[in-house]
Amino acid sequence: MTVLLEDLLRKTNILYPSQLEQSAQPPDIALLALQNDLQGNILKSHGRDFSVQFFLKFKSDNIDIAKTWIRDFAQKFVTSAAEQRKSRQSYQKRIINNLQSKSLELSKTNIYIERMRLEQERQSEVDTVFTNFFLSFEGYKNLLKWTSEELDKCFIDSSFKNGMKNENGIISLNDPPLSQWEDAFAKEIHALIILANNNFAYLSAQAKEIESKVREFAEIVHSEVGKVFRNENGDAVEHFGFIDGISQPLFFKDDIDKIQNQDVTNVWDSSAPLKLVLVKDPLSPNEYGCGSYLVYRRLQQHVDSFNKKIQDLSKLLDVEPPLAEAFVMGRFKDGTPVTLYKSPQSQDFILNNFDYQGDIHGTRCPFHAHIRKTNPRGEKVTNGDKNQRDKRIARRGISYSYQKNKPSSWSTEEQLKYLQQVSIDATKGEVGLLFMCFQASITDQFVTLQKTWANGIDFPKHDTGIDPVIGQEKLQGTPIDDHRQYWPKNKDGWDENHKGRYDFSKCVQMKGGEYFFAPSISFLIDLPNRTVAVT
Ligand code: N7H
Repeated sequence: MTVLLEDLLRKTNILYPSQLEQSAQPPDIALLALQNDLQGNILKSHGRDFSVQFFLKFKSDNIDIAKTWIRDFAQKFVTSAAEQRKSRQSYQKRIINNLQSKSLELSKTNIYIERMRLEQERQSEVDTVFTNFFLSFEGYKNLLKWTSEELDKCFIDSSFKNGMKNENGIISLNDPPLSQWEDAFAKEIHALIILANNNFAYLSAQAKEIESKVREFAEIVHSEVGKVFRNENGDAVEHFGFIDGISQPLFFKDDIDKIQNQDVTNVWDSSAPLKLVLVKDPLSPNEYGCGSYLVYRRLQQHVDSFNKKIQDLSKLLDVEPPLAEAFVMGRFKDGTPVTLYKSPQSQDFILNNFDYQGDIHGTRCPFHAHIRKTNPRGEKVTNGDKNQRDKRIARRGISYSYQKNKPSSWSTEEQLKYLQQVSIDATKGEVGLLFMCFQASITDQFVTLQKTWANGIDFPKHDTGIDPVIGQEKLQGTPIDDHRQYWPKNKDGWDENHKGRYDFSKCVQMKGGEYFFAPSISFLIDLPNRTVAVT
């Protein structure tokens, strides 16, 4: 029986059970076809600790070489969702086998300890480099030599088609003007290659090889590297010191089952249908060829300024700094949601199993807190947006850290060397987040989150103020009171009648980026055959 792609996209990936579950269910053929052709990192983070990003501009007289190289690269290197899943499953199986061979119980703690031991080993292991290849709208135009009008019919997303440098786009997101972006991002960008691995030396060698080949048909406009900083428990920690990556839309049944606890009420449903992030790749020759839109933004974090504002805020509100931090983020640094703090279930809650129904006045978690702004979890909002769940994004960002006065021609190898030894609390250079997220529509998802929700002073309630982490106010003309947030003001923190106003903003600065599409692997392989526009 033929399964329609539309039906498939409505589902979570329920027919591809994990080997951990030892289920006898056969894999669904259509779903396998989709996952073999879909690039990895979209449905689930690649999970590697180091990454290299190459931003390319194709040389107009070497387009045929580019197409052939991309075909070969896609065949040999680009990691499919199916490959990613298989390697993750064999990794999980290895953990279980190791524990069983030592006659150890498969308890959560033992699994965690074994995972950490394997992570140490993996640092010296050379597994294949995880690889992605993405195209901007300008990239499609230059590669296919089609006109905007011809391509316009293929892609629906207007933000993607306009690109991040579009003046109206910049104004509508309150982004800094192009003149304040990192020079490289202000240039034309056609493609993005991401390489990721746990072994930085191997990654560095592979990156060097790919770089030299790419230069035959493209200018490398820019390269930057990322690193997952981890705390002693192995959690990913970002530069302000918070555990990140806790709340994500989940597409695989085994991931959903893992977090759903039979003993408690499941308040927040993290599951998501594939259509939240996938769309049919309009140019794929494969019936099940799918892709996803990617937002890439380099966001500098001003850690000193963040810490100074936390000190000021905690004095103003007469609360300890950790509580002030939680009012900003919506979570304490260890991930505890501030809305559950001091509540009866606080002794035993699941980090992401909550909503704001018990906090409708914002007295525990302020309405402006970063995670409440960017995922209101179904609460009533003033602008009547009913489809909040459809706006969710799959976040795939990674931290970065640059030394002070970095040389203008800082090679990828040198960047990786620096990253390898630098620690999370390095405050000497520029640090931040290489923010990335996948979605089915940039306009409906990322742009709504950034423009309407984070920057919206009346979201989710009237007079909320902007998101203190990522909110961007209009460059000119907004009176300060419009974007300043209300903060719970009481010794214990929680009293809706005592509120202070304070401007918590500008600790994150957008340095540039671009919108991309993650094409199906079949499209990349078919590229040399594409010479004329489809009608
Ligand atoms: Fe945010 N941070 O590390 O401080 N983010 N974020 N983000 N963010 C979240 O719940 C951070 C940014 C979302 O489902 C956590 O996983 C920083 C942008 C969404 O409850 C932390 C930057 C956008 C969520 C951070 C940054 C978002 C979320 C808590 C920029 C979208 C999930 C950990 C430098 C436009 C909300 C967690 C939910 C969570 C941080 C950027 C969106 C700690 C530093 C640009 C949807």
